[in-house]
Amino acid sequence: MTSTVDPKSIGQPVKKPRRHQRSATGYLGDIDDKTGKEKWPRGEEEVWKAGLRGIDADVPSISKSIVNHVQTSLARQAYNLDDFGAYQAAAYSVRDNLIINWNETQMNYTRKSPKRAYYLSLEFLMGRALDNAMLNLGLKDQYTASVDKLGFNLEDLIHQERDAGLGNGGLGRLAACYLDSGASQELPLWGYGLRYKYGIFQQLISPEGAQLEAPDPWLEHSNPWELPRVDVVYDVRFYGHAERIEGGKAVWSGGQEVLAIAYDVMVPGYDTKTTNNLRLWESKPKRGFDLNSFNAGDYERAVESSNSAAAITSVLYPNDHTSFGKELRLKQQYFWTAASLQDILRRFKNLEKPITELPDYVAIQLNDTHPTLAIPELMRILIDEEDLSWDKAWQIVTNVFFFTNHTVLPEALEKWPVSLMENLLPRHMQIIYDINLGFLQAVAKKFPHDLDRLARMSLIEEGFPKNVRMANLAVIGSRKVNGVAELHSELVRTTICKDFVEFFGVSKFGNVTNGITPRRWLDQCNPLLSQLITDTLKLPKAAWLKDLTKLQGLLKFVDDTAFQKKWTAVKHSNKERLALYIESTLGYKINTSAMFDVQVKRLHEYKRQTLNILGVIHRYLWLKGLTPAERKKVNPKVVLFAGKAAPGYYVAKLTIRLIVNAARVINADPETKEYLEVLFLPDYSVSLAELLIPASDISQHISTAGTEASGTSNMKFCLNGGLLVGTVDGANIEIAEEVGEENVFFFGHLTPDVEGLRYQHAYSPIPVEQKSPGLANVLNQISAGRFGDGSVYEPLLNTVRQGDYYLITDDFDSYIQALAMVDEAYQNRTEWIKKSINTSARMGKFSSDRCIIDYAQEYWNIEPQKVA
Ligand code: 26W
Repeated sequence: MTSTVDPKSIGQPVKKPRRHQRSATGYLGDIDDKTGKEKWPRGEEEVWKAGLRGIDADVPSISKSIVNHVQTSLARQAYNLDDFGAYQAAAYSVRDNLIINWNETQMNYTRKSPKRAYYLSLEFLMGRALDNAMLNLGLKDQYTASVDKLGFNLEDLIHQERDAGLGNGGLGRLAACYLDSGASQELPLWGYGLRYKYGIFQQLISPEGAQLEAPDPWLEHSNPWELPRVDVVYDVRFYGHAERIEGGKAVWSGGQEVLAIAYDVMVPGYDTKTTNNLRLWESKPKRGFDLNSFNAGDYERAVESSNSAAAITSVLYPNDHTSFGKELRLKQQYFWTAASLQDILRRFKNLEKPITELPDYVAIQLNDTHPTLAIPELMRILIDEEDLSWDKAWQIVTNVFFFTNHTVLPEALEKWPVSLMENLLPRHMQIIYDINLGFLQAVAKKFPHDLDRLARMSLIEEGFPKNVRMANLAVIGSRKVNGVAELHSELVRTTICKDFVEFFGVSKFGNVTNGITPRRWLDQCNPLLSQLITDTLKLPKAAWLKDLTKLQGLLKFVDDTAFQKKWTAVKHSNKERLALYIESTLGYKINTSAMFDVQVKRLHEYKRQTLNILGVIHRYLWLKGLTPAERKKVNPKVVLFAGKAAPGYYVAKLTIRLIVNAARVINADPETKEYLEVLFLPDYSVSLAELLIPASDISQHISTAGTEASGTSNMKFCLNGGLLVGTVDGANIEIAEEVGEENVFFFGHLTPDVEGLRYQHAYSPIPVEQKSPGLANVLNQISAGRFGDGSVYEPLLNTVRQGDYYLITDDFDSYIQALAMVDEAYQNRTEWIKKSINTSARMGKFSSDRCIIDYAQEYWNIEPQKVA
């Protein structure tokens, strides 16, 4: 039900929305019920039409538009305009273009009523918007010139923008890439998420080298990229009582009601008018003040009620892969799914179709289990509000939802205590029990006398406390389930979903290997390479950016020395760009003729940044043991790390501390400095990734086999001509298949070995000294205080010495060998460049356009809708 913030409207009859249709002139008009023809909705048509205009995209018009925004939107003038003001004015000017395209796109959808898809994600890691919008609109050159004429430099303005950091890592950035591809492929795809007041925390490094977290007040200076929709408001209820009544229905009442308010973020497609929508919800108290408390003089309590509603969307949870059970997080999940479903159903109802046709018009993608409450919520709406029978409702639900799993790590599979759920969402808990009953009966029928199976498949995990297993609910309630790389999808089928495959059949469980948008991850972040590719392929830029397999055309030039030279020059210039950034932020000058070796991603034991830093220390100790003459033959290397650790993840934070302190010692050593430098770049973000990735020669993707579902930065590095050192895991495997195994550096044990090795660690451990003397020496040097007080690192080192769950001792020697092969390959620079060109040229498969087309055709059944 739509409600409105205007208290005057309470109790007023709700007007039925008028039916609209788009006229031949492109404007939205009413249909005259008698003639069936369009009639102008209000006022004088000519006056309206004179005011409605397209936007002129020539340089003088753009300059004019920017100046106009300085004057009016910002109320500022040329004489006191700084870079930030100029950025804002440019942003408003670009936004005008987006709004017009957005309006046309949405009108087109309304007119054609196609089936639509909705991507529900608790995270959208969008990064900056200005550069992306200009490139997608094809207006960057014009804006560069216009801004120049106004006495500013466009690149400086672009850097004024704060990242929209509404995500943790891979899952959130994938959602952002998918929105870009959805719009670029002209698909009717909207995103739904939360408008966190504070995004992912800002990471600071203390003098001791420890991670500190500061809030990210990204909305501090208004955000030009969002449109508040004060008229799109829904009620969301929490707590209260659910009373069952006749016909399987229930009445849920009482408790707390909060408002969800929509903010729209425009998502421009590349080289198309299609501009889709990302709708983010903000929570607000239903009544600004609880007047009863206020009248009774309890001012504090009155304010408290408004505070608690606002708290729901105040901050992004900074955990990835761990920790749930927090009531506020569950509140976020329900708030967001309830508001999104109301919005989706309101739009569907405008079509005036029977509710049973919902799956013909709506597909909803669940990005991991975070939005799984949408399943019982849609059941509740269909049964309690739409009067459908249980079976009809279930039929609809299981045809609307699709579920993507993004990790098989057991500690990352969401579970919520039944007691928490019962209290916060009493009606949903009833529905979950009812789903479970029917489901387990069906399982028992297919597999009689198999109680263990029933216990494993149940939505409820018995124990203290009892938990609801969200992944089981998502699997049961969805039309299809998919993993995010071939190996991962196979692991989903054979481990966490084994029983479900046996029950539903294997065809319900698919794979869509992740992808990345080449617009942001090549054209935008690496303009020099983009230009070189365009010049070389002799194709319009849009041709290869929209069909990335066209990069294969570069293969013809692999042996062309002139082309190799240009390719090398681009890489070098990207290294210089990064070095400049490092010097200006950290005051440290790196050697740009060295090989750049990069590992950037969330800090997690399974991603094994520890393996990397232990390898770096091993290299340092080795260099120290060489004579100066021997050292001269060594390939100079700069090792770069970046990434955030969850604030409560002690071991991951210790890894950061070890990296920072090892770097201090190594970088200060005059004997080795020329050959090895190490840096931890604080506050990793989308924007920092855009600087780092194009500068890398080699990047590390070294997770314990079977733990990294896909990885997506591996694709970004390779697309930009960086080579990959990695384990046989996630999408690394498919990258090697595409670019050729001779072009990647694989090492380490394989997925099937992992279980046995872990068993060995637990029951008959072999001491590190015996397994890898080199590693033992590294650990001892750290303990002995070579990189600062060794006792600080003991808990981290003990994860390796004892238990070694992530198999660092097992993979260390083969890792060092792989790095030696990297060095050897780099010595022959021509061969290296060839590998680099080969790699980039064969990355076509990993465009997120391929993924989104796959989802559109094989999952959602939606079609492109061209805007005329
Ligand atoms: C409840 C805590 C929590 C929060 C986030 C558990 C799990 C998650 C995410 C599902 C973790 C995640 O981001 N997974 C990553 O998803 C990427 C996109 O598919 C993959 O490329 C990464 O391999 C995977 O780790």
